[in-house]
Amino acid sequence: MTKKFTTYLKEKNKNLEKLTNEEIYVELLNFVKEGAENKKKNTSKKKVYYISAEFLIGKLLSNNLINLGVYDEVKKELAEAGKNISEVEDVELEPSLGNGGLGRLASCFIDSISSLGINGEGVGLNYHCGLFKQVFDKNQQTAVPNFWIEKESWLKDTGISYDVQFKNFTLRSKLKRIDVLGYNKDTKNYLNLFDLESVDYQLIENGIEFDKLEIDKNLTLFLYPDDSDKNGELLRIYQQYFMVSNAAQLIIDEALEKGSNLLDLADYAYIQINDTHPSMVIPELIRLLTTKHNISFEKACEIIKNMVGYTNHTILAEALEKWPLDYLEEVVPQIVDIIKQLDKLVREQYSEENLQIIDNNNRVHMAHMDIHFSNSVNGVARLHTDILKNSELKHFYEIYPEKFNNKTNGITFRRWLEFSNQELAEYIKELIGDKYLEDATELEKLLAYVNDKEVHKKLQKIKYDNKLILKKYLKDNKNIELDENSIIDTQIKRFHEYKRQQMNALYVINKYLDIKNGNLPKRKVTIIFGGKAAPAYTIAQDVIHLILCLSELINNDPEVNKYLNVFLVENYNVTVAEKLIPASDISEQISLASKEASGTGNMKFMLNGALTLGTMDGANVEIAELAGKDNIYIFGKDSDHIIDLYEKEAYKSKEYYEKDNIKKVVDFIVDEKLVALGSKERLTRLYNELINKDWFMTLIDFEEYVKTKEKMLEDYENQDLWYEKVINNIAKAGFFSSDRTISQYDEEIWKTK
Ligand code: 26V
Repeated sequence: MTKKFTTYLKEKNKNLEKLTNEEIYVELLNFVKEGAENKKKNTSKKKVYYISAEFLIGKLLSNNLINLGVYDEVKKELAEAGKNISEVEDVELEPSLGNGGLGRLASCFIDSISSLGINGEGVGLNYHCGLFKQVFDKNQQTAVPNFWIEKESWLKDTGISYDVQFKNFTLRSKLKRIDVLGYNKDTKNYLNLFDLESVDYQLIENGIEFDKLEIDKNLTLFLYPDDSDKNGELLRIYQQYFMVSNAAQLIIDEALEKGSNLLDLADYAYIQINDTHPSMVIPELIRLLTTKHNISFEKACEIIKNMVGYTNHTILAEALEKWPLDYLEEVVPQIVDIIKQLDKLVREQYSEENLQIIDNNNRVHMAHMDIHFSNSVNGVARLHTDILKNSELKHFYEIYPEKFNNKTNGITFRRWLEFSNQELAEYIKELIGDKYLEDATELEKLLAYVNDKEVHKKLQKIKYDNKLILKKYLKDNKNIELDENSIIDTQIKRFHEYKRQQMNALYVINKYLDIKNGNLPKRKVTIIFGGKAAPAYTIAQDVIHLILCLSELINNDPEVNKYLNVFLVENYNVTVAEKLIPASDISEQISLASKEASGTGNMKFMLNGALTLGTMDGANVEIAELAGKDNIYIFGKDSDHIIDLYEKEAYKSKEYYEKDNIKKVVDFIVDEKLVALGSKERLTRLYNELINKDWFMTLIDFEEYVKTKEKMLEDYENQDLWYEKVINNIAKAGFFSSDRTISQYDEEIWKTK
């Protein structure tokens, strides 16, 4: 970028000093857009289309300024005019196009694709209210629409639009785009977001309820609208088909424009299917090739098979989509025939029921279709891929060993270090230079400082400064009073039983009872939670309720709040994560082994100098291996043990509950002190769930969890020892750069170069 921001303003006869933060934001937005215009669109022959229902992109202003290479300069110019860049950042509303790890990963990936100069674009939907906004009321989660699109935004009209045909009507799309600027690159890519002209906010009634039948008005209103009834499920199918039919038409158009005869489509395009939400792109492309372009069915299947890859992000059986065939018939009959033909092809070759696309109950297993009609199936961490190969998808691995591969997830260091932890980034540059920005393994040079007490002191100071930044943010935005002198222990992720926020809550109860009994900790601990629960997921809502009640009880008890604070940050999102992660000392990654596909928060904490308290699950396994077992706190039963217990149905939570010290902790969930602050129904349901079912085995690891966390708190008292571990972690975090992950996707699957 050649122009300075102040020069840009001068040309428009504007004076920075006189502008409000809101005005500066709009000026910067247009300044960046102008800079983006100067970057050429990447036009190499083959393009990867990363289709995803979610893109949890976070605010874009600072990220774009960093990628344009002008962040420091703009920050300085603003400061000279008496303005503060972080106040300008506050003006931007965070886009609400994602839910959790899946969507955040997609966003890190498009950043890396552009930064590596790969020709690749994201394709998704432009949800006007996106994922709901979480509001706490009476210690419970309520959900309200999250309007995030403002008059001035990063979205650009393209003039591109397609007809998408459903059974009873046709909808016309319009394509919006957001520029994805690579770091230090003169090329750019797009995030393509398909939308509808006819979206109607009037449809929204109470909270996030709306008329699910008015598809032309609701299709791009919400991400993951309630699917607890049939109409909700149908709407999800409408959304998915709309997304992929548009994607397929775009892909074909772009290939034709570059000279493809479509028989060679695989030379022009590769489609990465992010979880099963975009799976219908397979039959849709076959439909278009056969009906509109005169290609035979056999040939179309062969073409598609060579240009599609499927990424699996979960082994939870209930999360693998299986649409009833008659639902598809109601929404998109034109692809049902094709799915039946694909099913027939599979049946001709394989008789085993668990390999079929359409099962005995006439349900379409989207993942099965993906595996048969793609050339790559990948898991997102080594352990996860091994579990797919050896148990969950073993029957597929046996017939297609060559398709299965692992791509351990990664994160973009531009957002998760350069931007969110500026003081640490500066200090790292002082110590080892800035080459790590292009090659993250350069961070290993920090190992030279593992025993350097001066470095320990400086890292300690940076952590403290980040706690102060967090303190201000929480006070200004979330009505939370943080003690910057406490140890900060953080668990931020979607609420789900397998992630075991309830185990952390039981730790809180244990600590509370300890303090009440006069066992006083050496140093205060602040336990922070953040995350949303799916509105229809009752037990997850109950866990949120328990934590909010505990928070009220503990933070208001003068005997306890000197030693312990508990907060659940309302409406956790990327912006909150950017503040919490740099300030945290302890990273909670405590899922039941075998259940967390990878996790990516674990990588962000590691990079920002927090130590992991975790199970041998997902990418924690690789973190442990890289950082070294002395530098991470691992506890709990391993995945083999857990998988075996599930197979034998041998876990009985009651047997653990009966142990004295667990019983008193679990019983406290329904203690009158807590019930007085909340809903007896919710707390009792959770209590019964834990002692009678506990499907995700909270109690099996509880004692070891408490012991390991206590050891961690004790180790924290030896700050030199602690910061030795911190340095080992940061130095080894380079592997988790999404630039590494994306290079592997490109070299081994996409082959765009
Ligand atoms: C979740 C939900 C929850 C709300 C209701 C609707 C709905 C629909 C789909 C899903 C699937 C979420 C899949 C997901 O986010 N998986 C995560 O992917 C991350 C990136 O690979 C990985 O790090 C996490 O371990 C995995 O849980």
